[in-house]
Amino acid sequence: MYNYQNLVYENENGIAIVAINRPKALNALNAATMRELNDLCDKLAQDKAVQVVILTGSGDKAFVAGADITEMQAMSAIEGREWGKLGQLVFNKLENLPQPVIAAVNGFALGGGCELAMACDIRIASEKAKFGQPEVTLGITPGFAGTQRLARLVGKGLAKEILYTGDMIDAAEAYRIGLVNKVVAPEELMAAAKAMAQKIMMRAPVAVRLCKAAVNEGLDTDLETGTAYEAEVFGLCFATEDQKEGMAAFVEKRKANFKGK
Ligand code: DAK
Repeated sequence: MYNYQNLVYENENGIAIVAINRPKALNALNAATMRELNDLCDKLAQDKAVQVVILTGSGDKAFVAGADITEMQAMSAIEGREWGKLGQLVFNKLENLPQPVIAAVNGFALGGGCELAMACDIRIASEKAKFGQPEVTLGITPGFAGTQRLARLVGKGLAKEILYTGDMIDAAEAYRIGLVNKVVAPEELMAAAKAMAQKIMMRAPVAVRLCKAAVNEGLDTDLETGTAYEAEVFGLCFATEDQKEGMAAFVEKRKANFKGK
């Protein structure tokens, strides 16, 4: 159990449920929240009791409505650069956590909020969710890798349209363009995220983590280097008890009982 001012944390049978908790400011990310997220990522990376992470926003209106504009308003260029570096560090840690991370997007995911959702492995959206990168309406560019992750997720043309216009898109459109994996009714959001987490937890844990590492490593490099990395992690699986159990269970026509070893 971890205690924070701006995050609500609970571990529900191996699923860490983390809510950004500043509902009065639509969960906008201020520096204090970012530092707490940084600390939490360091702890989760070492936490053997957590198999999957679900990230969401408190309240029924917002996932995260962006970086905190009131805090950014008076920043100098140097402070802006430090803020950008902190956010990028935290989002990179989140993206590279050993555990799979599911964003349960319950409402507005704008600016830094959309970027936060994109740093997660999988996004499940409520029908009420809205996405966008409105930075250009504020005279800035995205600073937490929105220009990079959005283009990788939805392609160059659509990313540029979203970035240049600052328009919001609804959950159905986000699904259509591949920004979210699934859209569900608001009241079903957490159940859908937990169901996906539970399904992932039934699979061989080491293999799941190696899949994550292979996708993340591979997408940042060329196909040849990526497939070489895949061959390495594939080979590593044969050093696990779970590979023996998984294949024995198939041959014996029974359900596999994985131990994460
Ligand atoms: N920051 C601070 N407060 C926010 C906020 C935000 N991003 N979003 C909402 N709030 C606050 C509102 O000020 C209001 O506070 P009170 O007036 O009640 O004190 C409260 O949350 C409720 O919001 P509204 O009254 O506005 O609620 P509505 O339903 O009318 O509108 C809205 C909801 C989401 C459409 C609206 O709040 C809105 O447009 N919010 C701002 C969305 C936005 O522009 N987000 C992007 C922020 S920019 C970088 C680093 C980082 C970034 C960029 C560069 N570098 C270092 C290079 C990141 C930038 C961003 O994320």
